[in-house]
Amino acid sequence: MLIKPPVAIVMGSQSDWPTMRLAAETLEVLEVEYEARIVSAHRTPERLVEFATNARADGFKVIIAGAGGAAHLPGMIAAMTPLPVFGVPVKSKALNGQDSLLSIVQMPGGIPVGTLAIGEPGAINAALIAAAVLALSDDELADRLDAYRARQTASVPLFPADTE
Ligand code: RP5
Repeated sequence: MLIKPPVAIVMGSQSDWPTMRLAAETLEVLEVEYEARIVSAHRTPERLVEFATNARADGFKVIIAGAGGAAHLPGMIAAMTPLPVFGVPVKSKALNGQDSLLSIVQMPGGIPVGTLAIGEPGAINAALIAAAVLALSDDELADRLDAYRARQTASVPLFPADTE
């Protein structure tokens, strides 16, 4: 059996990809391998069960799951795997992602989903927290995470500039 990369990025729809690709791009910067796929809790429930029940045996270590609206995907995945699941509430058209956020964050005690911010910041931070989990047993990745933060710190100017 082909061993999967450490991170799975799953999303409920193609329409989530413009947000979730920020997670993918952040993992690429950190040189963390991932697999991205569309798994809908509502439209492809059998694909969801197949993915979530096999995720650990397939070799994934961490799952990033993004969804919008009635966003059941991260919670349903978490119900079917012991792997850490980080949920990204995708910004919905109707309610600006507040529906997504509340759907994902309000898990009952016992089945956790680590919930990030709505939209692109959440996607970026999901990648960073996934990398931080992997870095617990990967010193070279821990060094790359330190370097990422150092670059970010160095990029912040001391004085504000007029931009107009
Ligand atoms: C959810 O419904 C997806 O995660 C997406 O955010 C939302 C809308 O999906 P589309 O109608 O754009 O495919 O399942």
